[in-house]
Amino acid sequence: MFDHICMIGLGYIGLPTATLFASRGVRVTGVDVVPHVVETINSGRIHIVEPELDGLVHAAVNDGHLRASLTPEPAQAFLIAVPTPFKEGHRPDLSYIEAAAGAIAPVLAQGNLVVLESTSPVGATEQLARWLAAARPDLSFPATAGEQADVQVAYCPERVLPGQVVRELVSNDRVIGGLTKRASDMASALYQVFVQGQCVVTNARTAEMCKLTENSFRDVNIAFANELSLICDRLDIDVWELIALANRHPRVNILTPGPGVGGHCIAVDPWFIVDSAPEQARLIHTARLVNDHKPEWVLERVARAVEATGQRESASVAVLGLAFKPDIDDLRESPAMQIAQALSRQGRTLWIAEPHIEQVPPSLAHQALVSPAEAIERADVVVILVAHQAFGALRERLRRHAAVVDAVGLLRRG
Ligand code: SAJ
Repeated sequence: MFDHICMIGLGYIGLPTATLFASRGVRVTGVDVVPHVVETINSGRIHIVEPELDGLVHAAVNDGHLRASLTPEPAQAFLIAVPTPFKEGHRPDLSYIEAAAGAIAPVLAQGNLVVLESTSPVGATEQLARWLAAARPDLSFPATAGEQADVQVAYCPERVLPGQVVRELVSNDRVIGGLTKRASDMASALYQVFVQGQCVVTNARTAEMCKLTENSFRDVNIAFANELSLICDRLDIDVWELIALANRHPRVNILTPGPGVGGHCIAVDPWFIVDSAPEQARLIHTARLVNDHKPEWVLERVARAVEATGQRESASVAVLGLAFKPDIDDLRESPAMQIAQALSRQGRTLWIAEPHIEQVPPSLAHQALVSPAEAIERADVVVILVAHQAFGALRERLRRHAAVVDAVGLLRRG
């Protein structure tokens, strides 16, 4: 049914998805607005870090099934996986989706399927269809022609975990929400080309809300753990021991407190719900505020530890970890970065240990990147911001250090 598809956006989701289709024999045109991305992929290499992906891209480009391009071309299905960040006031910014609609509209033809994969506020798929309809008055769309529309439109969110994208793309279930039943059927048939999980069909609005709900569920649960860490600090209780004890209850499963919530999904998506239903989304809104406040709280703890050394001005701080979560190299939207930058702005000398990078980012360029052992050795205060496995071996050394702020419970785990 689908011999040729077009993937708009070749980032963390678009590229692996395009590649999996190509690896199953579908001809894929991958479209990205960044020339460097297009050139890199066409030379059989990748521009992102994701296990297993480079070999797959190399093979797909070599055998001619995957080709990157700056512009879309006629195909049977168009998949859109572009960013949906938020703008001023935590309002969703759909401009990338609008641009994608503008790019594919000229090449759309009767019988096509358009699938939106980007995390989106409820109603975005209907909006996408309106943009396409406005650009192509010669074609009919679901809002007016329903099941008989020339072009069918569906929503199908990605839900893969960075670092395990290839495996999860294949094995996770997919939620598919067509604007019509026909759109859902077409999208199910499309994804079944490589998805081994179930393709579960619903309507577009429910599918959009489902993606936002999954990440909000996690955000609210992390906020619960983070709030407990503040309460326990105030009441002089070890939060790690408390959580371990409470989790012995068969129906309790508290997540892990940390320095805050990072990444580009969990700290963003709940705002789309808050924006759509501000009066009702009180818990989801509060969870966001609790998690966003956590880096400040860690900074207060570091300030207290510095004060206790008696060298308020000159004390140096070892920062263990910059990534947004353990055992990855991704520093984007990382609370650990936020904390390191704030300490740096205060004029603190930092000893930064981040085993997954070779160079500190420009905002910390004048600070030293050293081994974890050296950082602990040199600093007056140590703050542990990421529970990288590589730090586990240093527990004894850390326990001997006079001033440690452990935001992730590393010392309580082993
Ligand atoms: N975190 C904690 N405590 C925990 C768990 C996580 O503080 O107990 C922090 C992490 O350190 C990190 C942040 O939360 O800063 C997010 O990490 P994560 O591992 O929970 O999630 P992501 O952002 O890597 O990926 C999430 C996943 N969503 C869910 O698990 C519901 C993934 O399946 C989604 O596909 C992805 O968001 C996405 O793209 O939306």
